[in-house]
Amino acid sequence: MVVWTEEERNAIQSIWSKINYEVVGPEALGRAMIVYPWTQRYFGGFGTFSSVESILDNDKVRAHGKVVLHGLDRAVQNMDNIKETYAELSVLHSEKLHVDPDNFRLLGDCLTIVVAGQYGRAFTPEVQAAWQKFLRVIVSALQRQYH
Ligand code: HNI
Repeated sequence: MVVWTEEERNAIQSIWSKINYEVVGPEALGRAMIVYPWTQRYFGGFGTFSSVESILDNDKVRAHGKVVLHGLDRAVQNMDNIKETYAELSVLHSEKLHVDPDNFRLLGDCLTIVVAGQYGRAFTPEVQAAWQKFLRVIVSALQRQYH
């Protein structure tokens, strides 16, 4: 089981309490689709992505960014049980959506960039370390049902 210090828990809760789902979710997913264009293939049903604007302004991408971010609520609320919390989502991404598992890490990195930008100077090295650990545990849980 992952062990969290009180400081780490506080850092995660503090970041999460300030998250603006409307901004952070769409921006993180949009950035991932721009920086790693091959991820666009999973969202073929969302429309045509012919430019940066066509990704960032796509209503379905924006809505899905929020869905993903709300998906992370589960980790914040179940910090001591992240592995089991994501078992079902891991199966879904693996067996139904066929998402390459390395993409979780790539999206996590884009999310970190957006969160750091929003959090400003409060994104200290200590907060960053706790946040990275948190994302690593989530990514590993989402990758778990792949075989
Ligand atoms: Ni992901 C659907 C959560 C990363 C591609 N994804 C979901 C749903 C949740 C979710 C929640 C909705 C499930 C349902 O309908 O039951 N996804 C997460 C989380 C992460 C993540 C928490 C990691 C932080 N997903 C990714 C990545 C990709 C991805 C990295 C591809 C690059 N996800 C999808 C696709 C769907 C999806 C595709 C289905 C979308 C749709 O509506 O058709």
